Amino acid sequence: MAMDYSSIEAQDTEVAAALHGEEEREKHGLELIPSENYVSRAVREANGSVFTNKYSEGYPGARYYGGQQFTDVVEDIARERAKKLFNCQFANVQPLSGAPANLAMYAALLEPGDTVLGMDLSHGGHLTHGHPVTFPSKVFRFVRYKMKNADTGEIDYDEMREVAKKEKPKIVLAGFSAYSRELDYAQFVSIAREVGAYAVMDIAHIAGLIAGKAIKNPFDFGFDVMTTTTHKTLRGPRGGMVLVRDDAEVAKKIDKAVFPGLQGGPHMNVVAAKAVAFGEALHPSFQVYATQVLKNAKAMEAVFRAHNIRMLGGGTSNHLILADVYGSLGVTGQDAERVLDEVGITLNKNAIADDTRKPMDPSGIRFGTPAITTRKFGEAECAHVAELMVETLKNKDDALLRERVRADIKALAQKFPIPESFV
Ligand code: DSN
Repeated sequence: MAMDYSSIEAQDTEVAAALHGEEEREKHGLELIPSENYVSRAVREANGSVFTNKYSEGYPGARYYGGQQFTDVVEDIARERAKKLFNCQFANVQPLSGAPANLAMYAALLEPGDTVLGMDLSHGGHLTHGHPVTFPSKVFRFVRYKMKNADTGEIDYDEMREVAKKEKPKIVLAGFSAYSRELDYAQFVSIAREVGAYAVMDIAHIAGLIAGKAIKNPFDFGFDVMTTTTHKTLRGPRGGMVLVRDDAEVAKKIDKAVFPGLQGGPHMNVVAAKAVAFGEALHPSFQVYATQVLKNAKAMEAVFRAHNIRMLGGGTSNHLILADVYGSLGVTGQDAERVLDEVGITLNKNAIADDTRKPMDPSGIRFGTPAITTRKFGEAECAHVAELMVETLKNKDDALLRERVRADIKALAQKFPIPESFV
């Protein structure tokens, strides 16, 4: 059931029309962008709640404004649930999103000029891990590690150790936004310890898979700090978070870096929505969800493999696949994104490792299963979608075929409506 937008309809037809348009788009199409998901109605209610009216600089029990009886309650709930989900002792739930969470982590752990060893963007890393176009790269020094072999996804840990010894980073940073394999967490921690650096992981993409115990938890291997968004596999509101395993001094630095270091008043409506989402993730059904996300990605992998389409990392061990559609089918990432959008499948073009094409029209596409798994797709439906994707890409100029696929996708979307509740 769609949300009630009657008040917006009554006073602002332009915005109401856009809201209805987005409702319809989400309802009739399939969302395969691996960093997107559908939240429950409960999360949306908290997100749109009266907490948006409140300023609450500071932290529970120590605020700079009055009237915090209820903001303290929701922030405490969010922090406690986050700690339980990720098996750690400290959580800061105020970061506005993933980039601010990473900036707070850098600000807390580094002095200007300090070095971070992070994954190269072109090999699956993230802009906020030190790409030259970002602000952190002007303040801190970023050095890189890469995959040894793009067809297996194996990281070159020997090279990483050598770079770490030479460059003396203060942070060894794991994490990615376009990488489909599990990292060797023990290697990261051992390299960080060897050079006296913090072992930090940006788990934004896989937070839900960790919380749902479908994959390993980096904290169990000794990582010191983890940053994340809350809106991807974790299926919460759009926002960020920083988690600290057990070091109270580090946690204090993180809190100070978030506020007053970088942010003002936290968005308490979002904090309340995080609390609700974390409650959902603690429910046993979330573990079933997280495990199914992986199974569904494997089902899509099998179809791409059967069609001999190259996948970076040789396939997937998580929720996403990065496919070299230009190398395998002669279709550029941009064309693939466009024709699939036309049939109702939303995904994104993406550079592949050592891509010879430009970022706005790269060789790859990135897609994943978090959102369609929320819609209760199983392996059979995911395999069917993958077949439709390949068929569309192989016949990208066939308008009649696209029409047929579009109808198939719409029927599938109708059969699997976006759920309102998960618990
Ligand atoms: N934009 C997110 C993603 O799609 O991976 C990362 O910031």
